Amino acid sequence: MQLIIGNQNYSSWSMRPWVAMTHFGIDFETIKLRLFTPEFYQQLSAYTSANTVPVLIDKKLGCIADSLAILETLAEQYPQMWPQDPVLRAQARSVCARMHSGFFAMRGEMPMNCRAQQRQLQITDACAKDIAAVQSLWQECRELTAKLGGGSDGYLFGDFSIADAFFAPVVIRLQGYAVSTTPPTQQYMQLMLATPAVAAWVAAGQAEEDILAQDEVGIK
Ligand SMILES: N[C@@H](CCC(=O)N[C@@H](CS)C(=O)NCC(=O)O)C(=O)O
Repeated sequence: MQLIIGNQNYSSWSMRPWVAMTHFGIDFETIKLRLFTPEFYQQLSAYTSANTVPVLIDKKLGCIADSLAILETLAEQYPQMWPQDPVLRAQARSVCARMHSGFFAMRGEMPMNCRAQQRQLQITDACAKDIAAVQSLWQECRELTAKLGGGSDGYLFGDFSIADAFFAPVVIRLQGYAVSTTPPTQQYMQLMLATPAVAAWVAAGQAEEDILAQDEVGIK
């Protein structure tokens, strides 16, 4: 199995399946393409008609584009990637879909940049609203997990799941742009940043040298 990804410093969508697959010990090879270069589109077109990464290449299933489709597909084979409890699993799917199709202001104004550390950034009200909403959402997930007696590892639904992989780039953003956050959020961020698969992704991103000017925001 191969996973095609973009620059690890910047590609938030690539981060999600890579982190989840690494965390769950799935055997795969990483193919990294340099985002937005002519070679990116040329090389990608050899595999898929999708113009975006991530893409999963599976001998049996073919090429699967889109982070959510990739993780849903893998979870059929590795059901431990979702919470075991059906209520928590439904909620985990719901928050992933909300991340996938929402939080546009935060995503647009605060590009993921693993090299950015505590940068000062002017944000709009819409972005501040997204930041507040994501923190409430995380809190809701953890309260529901506690109520239903889910795992106690401190992740959104107890044990690490696809939902945490989906929000990993948000953790990088909150840290990178010195956003003031609530104590439970800070606790969750620390846990996530110390999670080996997340730390490995961040280290690989920080070691890259490519600069994407459009994703470099904030004052260092
Ligand atoms: N919804 C897609 C989004 C994928 C996406 O936008 N990927 C970016 C990199 S993070 C990309 O490949 N951009 C290239 C382009 O838009 O030309 C997913 O979840 O995989």
